[in-house]
Amino acid sequence: MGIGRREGPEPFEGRVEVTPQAQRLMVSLRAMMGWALFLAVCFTLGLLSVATVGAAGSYFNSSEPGCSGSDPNVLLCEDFESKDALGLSPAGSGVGTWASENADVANSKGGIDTRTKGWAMRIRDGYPHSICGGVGVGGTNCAARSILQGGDGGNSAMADHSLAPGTGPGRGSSYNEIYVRFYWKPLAGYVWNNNQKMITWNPCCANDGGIVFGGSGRNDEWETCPFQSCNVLSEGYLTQNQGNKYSMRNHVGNWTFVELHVKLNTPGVRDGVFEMWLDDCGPAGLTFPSTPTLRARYTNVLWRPAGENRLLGVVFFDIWGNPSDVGTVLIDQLKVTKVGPIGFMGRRVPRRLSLPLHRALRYSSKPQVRPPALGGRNLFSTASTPRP
Ligand SMILES: [Ca+2]
Repeated sequence: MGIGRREGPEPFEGRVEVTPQAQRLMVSLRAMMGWALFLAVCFTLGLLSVATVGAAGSYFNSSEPGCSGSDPNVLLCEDFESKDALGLSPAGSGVGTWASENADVANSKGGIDTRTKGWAMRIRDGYPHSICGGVGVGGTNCAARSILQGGDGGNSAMADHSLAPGTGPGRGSSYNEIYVRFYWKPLAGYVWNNNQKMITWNPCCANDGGIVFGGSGRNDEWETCPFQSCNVLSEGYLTQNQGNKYSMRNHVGNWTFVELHVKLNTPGVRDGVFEMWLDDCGPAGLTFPSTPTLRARYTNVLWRPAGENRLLGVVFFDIWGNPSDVGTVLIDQLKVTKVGPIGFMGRRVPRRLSLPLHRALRYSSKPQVRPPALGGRNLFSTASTPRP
């Protein structure tokens, strides 16, 4: 017997005489039922499509290669180029609106995933959070901007974001180990006050706030403070320890490549990892060495005490200090992965060579050739990774 096929006589067979009018009516009813089924399938697929785009869109807003959302090792990308769902008019010339609504407001109007691309914003004093007009790193148009004003917190732009894949509205996944790569530019006049923290390492999820595992970015040498060893036990900061100190103070006005590697310790055991790579990439971000330069490496970090079993779940640009630094910083081309290191961002290349450039650059044995001036064009390959 075939699947779905009934044994025995067809319904009503031999019992009802079907007139031509009834036959036409039945044909019409079948056609209507077919259309209804077709429309129901389309509607369902449409909803799924919207949901999928929404979920991917909150984590992968970047045209950088590898940031399409198809690589399960990539957890978050943001190039600060696109507006959020609010689509507000820029607050002024050259001002972007990549995330323009405070998290509490966004959550009251549908959630941060659909309103502000998954960013839980803490907008202080109405400062805009991105700036556009060929000011991004590597020839990109826009970058995030934070304005620090001293005092408690410094009224700077603050935001955190959960890590892919999403597990519900505003929710993300958690990991024992992540690599975080971005570019950082302090503008002229920047003042370091030795109390600043740029990134906090926390569990899921965005908008939860607080300090759980620690933070990085203190002073011009970007020292790191694991919460348990530094805040609780007062053992001091993790400083650059590779004999090649890099001070942001000497690179004002230039883009600094920043990559940070955090691997949580076994709770209560000093076996956590912290690594940091820093390099000067010039005022436009177009020059860089053949491989990133390691500035700090620790394999005995006490991020968390016994009993603290939570994992890394957000990237939190809390940019907080008391007193905070004073000045303006630009942030661009964020990429977060669970395997690494990530390396420098890709460059525009011929289609036949559209490899993941960061890998090619990282493992190339040849000296890095200074890239040609490209007149402000986006340097990322457009051949391999379309914008989601
Ligand atoms: Ca950018």
